[in-house]
Amino acid sequence: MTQRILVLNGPNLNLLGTRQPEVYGSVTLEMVEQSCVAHGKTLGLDVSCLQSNHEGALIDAIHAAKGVHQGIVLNAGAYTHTSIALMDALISVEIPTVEVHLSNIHARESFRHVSFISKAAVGQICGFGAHGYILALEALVQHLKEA
Ligand code: CA2
Repeated sequence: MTQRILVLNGPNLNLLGTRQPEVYGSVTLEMVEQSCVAHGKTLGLDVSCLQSNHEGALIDAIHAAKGVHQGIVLNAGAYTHTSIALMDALISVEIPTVEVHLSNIHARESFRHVSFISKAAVGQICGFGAHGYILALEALVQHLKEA
């Protein structure tokens, strides 16, 4: 059966490819999403993508994924480091989630070393730029096989 995966991106990630390429790369969010859909197909996945700059909208998307999506790939942007509400939403829906960051958050400022998302995630991939999303899809497939 085809598994449905939600690729969810948080605040400011709509700016990808337009600023700070030395930190976040030069690939746009549209390119990231297209490559997730295309690579997802090769893995037998039906990938949907959503980006929001609003915490509540991200929470609504996580709630709506219950019963629809079998897995989530989440880059919560700066909400990673602040949002107990996003963590609670992920815990409540019990959907396997892989956390992604373009940059290596552990090699940056200390406030980026903390992730509330990690507490609710299967695992975290960071530091590999846009390729991290592809790695996350592959990790989810493997995780769902083992579940
Ligand atoms: O490395 C990541 O993927 C982050 O989640 C990106 C967040 C940052 O707050 C996290 O600590 C790590 C920031 C996203 C901002 O994205 C931009 C992209 C291009 C230009 C400006 C901002």
